Amino acid sequence: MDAVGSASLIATEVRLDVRLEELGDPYPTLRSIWSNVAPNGELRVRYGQRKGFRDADVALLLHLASFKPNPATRTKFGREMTARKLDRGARPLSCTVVVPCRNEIDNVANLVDRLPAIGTHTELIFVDGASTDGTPERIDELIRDHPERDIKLLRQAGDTGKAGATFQGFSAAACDVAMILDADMTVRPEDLPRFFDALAEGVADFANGTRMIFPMASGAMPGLNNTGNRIFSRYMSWLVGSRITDTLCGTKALFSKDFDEILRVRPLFGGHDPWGDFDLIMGAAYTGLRIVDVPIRYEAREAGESKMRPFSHGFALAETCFMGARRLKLGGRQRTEDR
Ligand SMILES: Nc1nc2c(ncn2[C@@H]2O[C@H](COP(=O)(O)OP(=O)(O)OP(=O)(O)O)[C@@H](O)[C@H]2O)c(=O)[nH]1
Ligand SMILES: [Mg+2]
Repeated sequence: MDAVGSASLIATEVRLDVRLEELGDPYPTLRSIWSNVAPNGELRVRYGQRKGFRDADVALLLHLASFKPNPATRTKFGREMTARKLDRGARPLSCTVVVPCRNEIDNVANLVDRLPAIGTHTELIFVDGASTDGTPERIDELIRDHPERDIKLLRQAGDTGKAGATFQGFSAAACDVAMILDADMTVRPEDLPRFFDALAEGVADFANGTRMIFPMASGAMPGLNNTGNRIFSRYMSWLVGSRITDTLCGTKALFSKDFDEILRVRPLFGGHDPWGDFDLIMGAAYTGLRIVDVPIRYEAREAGESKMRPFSHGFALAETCFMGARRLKLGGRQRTEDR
């Protein structure tokens, strides 16, 4: 067995010689180590420090890096997991990034600078929610300054809140894959390709960002939001029947072709979710999409103010959960009738 040190080494059995937790975000390492493993070869990883990764987290990371994980084993030093290398056949798809924004003047230029090219073509759609700080004017300047980029600005129509902007942006998306990026960039634009890859490589039909697996930047998520989010995540996992560790991460990705159906079933969940996260997750589950978590590092907001109101938004989300239980847990008869 070879311990990886040199990028050119290719072996049938590769052992990663550092504990996964020491990497902070092991995603890039696991993705690149894939090239060091021979076809059908095996990767062995170690983890399991105090407050470290769970077996399910490691299995998820290996899965996203195109490995088929085996059950974990206990060793003298912690936990170990082996995984078989799978083919990684990415389809050539294009990508729309939808940015709901309200009063984010100090963030939009930075966002345009940092957003990487994703897939065969990247469309960037800002959906402005009646900003009063000059955000749309700033976006117009950016469009003029970057004629080589496909950047569009929509004004939010009717439906207020981030949910309305997200659904409007998804309705206008011209590319194969559509995803959300919050203008506060608490999810790093540089991490969006991992959502795209999960879809393009056939790992997921719906990629759900999770901030709860890797260590978080200090101050990124207040305690109340953190606790509420953990409760909602447990509940939502039960509701949709697959493991979801975060329901309120700003970034979620889906195939544009699936969006119309999610839009069609949205009223079944009450339409009370001001952020759109629950409508998207429950709509995806209802339409039978495979929902897979995509772990990212969560950053603190650098400019502008949060629009989140934990209490009032928490109540609206609880209401949506109640509607979700009726629709997703009442059994097949109800679902057939709804269709
Ligand atoms: N178009 C539009 N965008 C909105 C609206 N409300 C919030 N947004 C945007 O939605 C994104 C998320 O809002 P945030 O204020 O960061 O709220 P959050 O991410 O849920 O909460 P934090 O954890 O505090 O960051 C940001 O890009 C906001 O500008 C709205 O009514 N209309
Ligand atoms: Mg935010």
